[in-house]
Amino acid sequence: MLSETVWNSNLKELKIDYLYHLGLDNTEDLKGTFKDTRFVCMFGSALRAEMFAKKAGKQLGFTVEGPIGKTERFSLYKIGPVISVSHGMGMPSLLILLHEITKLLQYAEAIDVAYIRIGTCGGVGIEPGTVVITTEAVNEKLEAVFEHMELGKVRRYITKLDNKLAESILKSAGDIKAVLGKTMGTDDFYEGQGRLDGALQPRYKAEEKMEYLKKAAEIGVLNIEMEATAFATFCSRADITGAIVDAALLDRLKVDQIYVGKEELAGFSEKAQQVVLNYIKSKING
Ligand code: R2B
Ligand code: URA
Repeated sequence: MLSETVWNSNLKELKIDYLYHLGLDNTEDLKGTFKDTRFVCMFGSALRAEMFAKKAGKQLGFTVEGPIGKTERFSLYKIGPVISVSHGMGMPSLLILLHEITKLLQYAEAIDVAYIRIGTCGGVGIEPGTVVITTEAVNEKLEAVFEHMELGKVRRYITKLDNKLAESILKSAGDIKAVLGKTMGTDDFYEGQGRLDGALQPRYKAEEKMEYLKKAAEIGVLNIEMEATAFATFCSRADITGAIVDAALLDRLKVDQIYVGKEELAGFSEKAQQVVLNYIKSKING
């Protein structure tokens, strides 16, 4: 998985490495369970990770193992060469999952694994239901940078993603409406995404919000969510092939509230999942 240059040398000092949030550790037979992993599909919600696991089991013809480990924080399933796992909302939660799942796969001696986040987002100038596959992750300042606080200092990392993988996933979309575009990752759903419907009186006006969203659209941002920059940076630092495939729930140039019904929402999310399943099928069978 990871080359010696990026694998954390401090871990050698540990007798046992407890992957606390997964409820697993490296004394278990991780190799037996996870060595053949080729795809890690990640979802914000535990329910979606479970639904995807079942769907992948049916469509790919493998049995679903899991949930494996504990389920207080994340829910993890294994379906043949695929892991389906939840990561919670936002970058802090996602980063915990990324560190622990990567250590797990390194201990398991998995070889060539792609990470794919399958999520939901607010579209920018696109129709609800459209699937956006990310070409570049940008932060709230519209820079292709992830700013991370370490030892009280802000570190800036590049947010490179594998565009070859994004293009291959796009080719697997079939009849599902899918597009390539930039994704803005934010640290908040409400004011961090320029919404006017949070609990508190925002310190910006409706015109300023529109100006901001239009500026984002002008540089090619097609969607906004809460994980893209941290995800892209982690994959880039680890030299792991990564992709983000998000279903748009609304068009932020028109509305702030998500008023789609439960069924329609599930349908949107399923489209993103199906695009990725088509891609995985083509890789497994090809
Ligand atoms: C999309 O949806 C969640 C917020 O509703 C968040 O995890 C994201 O990125
Ligand atoms: N997820 C987000 O982060 N923003 C949206 O507008 C919709 C889903």
